[in-house]
Amino acid sequence: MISKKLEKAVNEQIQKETYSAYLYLSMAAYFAAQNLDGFANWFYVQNQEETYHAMKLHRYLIERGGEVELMAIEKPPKNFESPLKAFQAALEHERFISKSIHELVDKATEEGDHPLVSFLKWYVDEQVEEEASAEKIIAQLELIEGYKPGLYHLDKELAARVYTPPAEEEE
Ligand code: OFO
Repeated sequence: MISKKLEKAVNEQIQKETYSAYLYLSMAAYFAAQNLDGFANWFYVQNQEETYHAMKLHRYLIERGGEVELMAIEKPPKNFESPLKAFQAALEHERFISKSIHELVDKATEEGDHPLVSFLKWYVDEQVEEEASAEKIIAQLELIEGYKPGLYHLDKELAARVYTPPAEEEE
């Protein structure tokens, strides 16, 4: 059974992942309003991924005999100034999430909760990917530097992203 202290920390992480989903939903709406449907699609997929991140923790906490306590979700911003600024904000947020996951691993390690440390490894690896994909799009947007045909082309490319639920490990 998970300790009360770690139960609280996991609930806080669930809140952060849910906020990530909410933030990316707001970014998707920002792009959709500008008819940049490919960028919007990328963030709608990101929203689904974040919901999965929150749900994976939610199910795990229950499995460990912990109590899920849903917390209030802050209102996300709705104006991001430019596609580049939006992706920079997304990257900054992902770095914050990575730090939060690492702190959670540290807390689980301090308590000797090996199952939680092992479970969180998936999130540690996922964060490397999350940061890398935002960094790549930022680099592409910097190359384009407001050149509209480039933006149009990138939008078409991002339209191809589809949400693929990760294969769940065997029960
Ligand atoms: Fe974007 O990885 Fe979860 O929050």
